[in-house]
Amino acid sequence: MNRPMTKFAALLLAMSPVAATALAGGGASAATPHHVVEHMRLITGKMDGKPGWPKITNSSWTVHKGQVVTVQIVSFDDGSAPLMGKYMTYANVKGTLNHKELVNGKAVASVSDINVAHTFTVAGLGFNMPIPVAATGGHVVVTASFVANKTGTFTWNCYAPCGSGTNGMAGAMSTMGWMTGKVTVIG
Ligand SMILES: [Cu+2]
Repeated sequence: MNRPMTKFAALLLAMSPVAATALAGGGASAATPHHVVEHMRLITGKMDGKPGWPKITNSSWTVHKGQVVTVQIVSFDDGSAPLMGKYMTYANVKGTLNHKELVNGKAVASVSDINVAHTFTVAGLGFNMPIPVAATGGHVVVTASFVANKTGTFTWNCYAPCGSGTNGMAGAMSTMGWMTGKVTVIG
């Protein structure tokens, strides 16, 4: 009778330290949901009425330290913005629970550079989701989960040159609420 439960607990431990904490009755207070989903939409400049200015909404949100946060971005952008130079590392998924993200339900560890449209990168939390180009006239759904292990306000950026200016890093890229925003982690 005990054996299956023990196995189950061991499996939880192996899978997720957070789940193990919850099982042991520790972690966040009862009022704090253990798991939250942040839904974001990524639209093109054409769609938001400001050509050349792609935008992510909601661009800023708040979560709790220790919470499992699933970030889901639905992107309608069918144009690529291949990463350049020191930013090429952002083709790789980083800081997610299983070191992967789901692209239309398929688990991947990276997106081929030529196929990158944007990134959702919270450098201060070591978290990076590359966003591949959407099918023309369609969309792509990118999902990844992480646990913030420190409190603070962290700026996220897109590191694909999707903005304006000579290197694509101006305009939307450097304007809060477009291709940059804030992730706040409270205790
Ligand atoms: Cu971008």
